[in-house]
Formats: sequence, C-alpha cells, structure tokens
Amino acid sequence: MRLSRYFLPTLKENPSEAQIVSHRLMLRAGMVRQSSAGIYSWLPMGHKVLMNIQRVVEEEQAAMGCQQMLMPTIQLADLWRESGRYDAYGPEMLRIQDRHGRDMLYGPTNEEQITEIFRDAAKSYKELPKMLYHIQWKFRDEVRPRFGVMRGREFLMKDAYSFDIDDAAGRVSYNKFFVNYLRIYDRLGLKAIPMKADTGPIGGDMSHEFLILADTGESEIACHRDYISMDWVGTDVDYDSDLQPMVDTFTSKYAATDEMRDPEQEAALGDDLITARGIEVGHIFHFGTNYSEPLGAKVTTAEGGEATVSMGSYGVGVSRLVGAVIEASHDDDGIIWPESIAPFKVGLINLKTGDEACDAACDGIYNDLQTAGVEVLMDDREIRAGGKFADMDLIGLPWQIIAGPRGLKDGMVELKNRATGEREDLSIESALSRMTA
Ligand code: 5CA
Repeated sequence: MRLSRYFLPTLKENPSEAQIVSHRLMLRAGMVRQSSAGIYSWLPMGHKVLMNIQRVVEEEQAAMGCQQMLMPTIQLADLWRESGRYDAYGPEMLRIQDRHGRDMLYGPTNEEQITEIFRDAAKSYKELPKMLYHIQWKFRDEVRPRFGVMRGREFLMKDAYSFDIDDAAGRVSYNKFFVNYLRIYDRLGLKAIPMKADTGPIGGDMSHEFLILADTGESEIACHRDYISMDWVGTDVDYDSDLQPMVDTFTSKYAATDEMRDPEQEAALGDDLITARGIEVGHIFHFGTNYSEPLGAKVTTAEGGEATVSMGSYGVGVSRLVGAVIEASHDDDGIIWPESIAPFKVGLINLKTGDEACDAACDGIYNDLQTAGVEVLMDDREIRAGGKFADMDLIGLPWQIIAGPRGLKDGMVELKNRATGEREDLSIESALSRMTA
C-alpha cells in the first residue's frame, strides 16, 4: 500500500477525550473514530489489526475442533423469556420493537440462541460433544463506556459454546478452551493470567477470567508472584489428550479477580502476593444445564433414556484485544505491533519523494516485497522526513526500511527494528532477504 493513497488520518496532538494510552494511540494512529459513546468506526488500519486478531482466534479455534458459524445480532425477546434472563438482564440490554410491535433485542451474548439451535437439531448422545462459535458484534448499554474500544457499548466478541452429555464431559470441553485461550493470547504476544472469577449474569459454578496486567486495567486483581515468570511455550497441543494436568499447573497458584479474593489465602502468601490491575481479555464458564434445562435441550442416552445437555460458554474480547495489545506494547513514540497481528510487516520510508532515483529504488523495493508476499506500507508522501519518521513510529509497524539518496547511491538502505530501536545499514538485497526470510 502507498501511504499517499491510504486513508490514514493520523493526529499530531493528543486527543483530550482519551484517558489511557491505547485509546490515545488508536485515535492518533488513525485506527478508529468514535461514532457515539462507546460506538466506534474502524478505519482501514484499525480494521486490518482487528481482522488479524480475528484470524488468530479462528486458526486456534479450528485447531481445537471448534466450528465457526454466524448468528444474528438481533434476537427475539421471547427466547430470553424462556430462559428467564429477559427481565433479569436489566438496562444493559438494548431492547427494541419491530414494526409489528414484537419485542426484540440486540444480543449482548448468545447462550439462548445457540441452545435453541442445538435443541432443534440434535437428538442423540452420538452427536456429542460439539463445540460451536461465532465472531459477532454485541451490544451492552454499559453505564460508563470508556477507554475507547476497551469498554465499548458495541464490541466484537468471539463466543463459543460447548455441548456435552454430562458435567464430567463438559469439564473436558472447559479444559480444552482453557488451554486454547492460553495459546491465543500467547500468539498475540500477551501474557494472560487465568483467574478464578465470578459468573455474573451468565451464571454457572466454574469460571475463569483471563487477564493481562496493566496499570490502566479496570479490574483489581491479586495473584501469586510466580504467574509473572510463568512461561507458556506450548506450540502444538493435543486436544484429545488429558489436559487436566496442564490446567492444574495454571490454576495451582492463587489468582483471583476482585469479587473472588480471599483475605486468608492472601495473608498466607506474604511476599509472594502481588496486587495489580488487569484487563479482562477472555472469560470462560461452565454452567451445566442452566440454559439447556429451561429451553429443553435434551438428547437420548446410550441406555435409551434422556439427558439434558451440559453446556459452557467461552468469550474472547476481540475488539478489546486491539487496545489491550497496545497497552502491553508501546513506547513514548507510539505503538509497537507484534508481527503476528501487525497491519503491515514493513514500513518503507522514501526520504526524498520526487527525486527520480529515490522514487525508482523505493518502487523496486516495494514491488519486490509485494511479490514476495510481504505486506508493506510505503511512505511516498511529499512531506518532510521528520514527519515520516514520527508517523512510522506512531503506527508501530515491526520493521522500517529507510531509503534516502545518500545510501541509495551505493545501493544501501537502513533497516530499523521498531521494538528494539536497533538500526543497521545494509544493501537493498540483504534488506529484502531479511524481510522475506
Ligand atoms: N457469553 C459469555 C462468554 S461467551 C460472555 O458474554 N462473557 S463476558 O461477558 O465475560 O464477555 C466476554 C469477553 O468480552 C470479556 O472477557 C471481554 O474481553 C469482552 N467484553 C465484555 N464486555 C465488553 C465491552 N463492554 N467492551 C469490550 N469488550 C467487552
């Protein structure tokens, strides 16, 4: 992509409405624009990152055998009356009526809807277990939408649902998601700590939140010091193996969100206790028959009887993660994208747009990178070099190739690593082979 043609409205000044660094940087880097409180438009570069995170989630869900589908945003109120949540959900739910006066709502989550779909389709224990998910916009009329996409009213969520014959089998599904989530966050360059959590309006008897530590996080948490150094290095996970030992490792130490903190256990930890703030990037629940019972989702059993299916639900805050990654990875100059979700891998800075030799050399590098399948954003704007450097650091692409007339005359460019700040002079060929390796 040529920056001269790209829609990237960057800002020099810090927008006054943004209280935390990720919100500030997302606005300054031209990623999002607020449409109304807690509701955002995603501009091309923000959208690219959002879709990259979505892709990582999709790849990992596929690897564990969770099947993607898509449910609507608008749901019938009657379905929520069946589960008993329509009145219980409160003012966070956006309630609407269609032209026939039928009560509808903009889905804040999809337990009812998926249970209805499953109930109408599945008849036998032979169809279990099943894991289904979708990535869809949700609406929650939060009292205090804030911090940009971190606490939005409209936000993108991955929500998955498991169906099992009984609670023991449901626990196996729960463990799969638990391990799967550690992998997702690891691929996004985040260290997310699983913590015992309150089940809130979703309900159930077992639940973990996944939090990344950040001063700007909304939750107050407490955990054992060991979590900070605990390394998650799993690349391939065999989801058919017994995952309980792995889950046990990650739950063996004390880690609790606000509502679940236990003063006695904390006192016993002494110096090993850390209290901090955290951003909740995922939340998993096992709630057994809380929805399948009232909605009548049953299957026949091997013995010829009938069983109400045991369920869980598993959420990842896809749009919140864009902000969370920035909170975890930035410096004074701007964002530092992990390569796994960077909007472009390389930013190519033409230091002297308009200079024939410079333009030709940059076009050559640009074409070679594109041909090799490397995503590149070339700054070919006719502005001062200082402005190009500042914008390139602000948008945080992992690599910068800086090409100016002085070096190019000897076939040389500069390669800069955005995360470390390291720079080196090297030939165009070496720079290309480094970026395409
Ligand atoms: N049905 C369950 C799991 S699928 C559920 O809705 N869980 S949740 O309420 O915890 O939401 C799942 C994730 O969505 C959260 O962990 C959080 O990362 C994200 N999320 C929740 N509310 C918001 C919000 N207002 N803005 C942005 N992300 C949010």
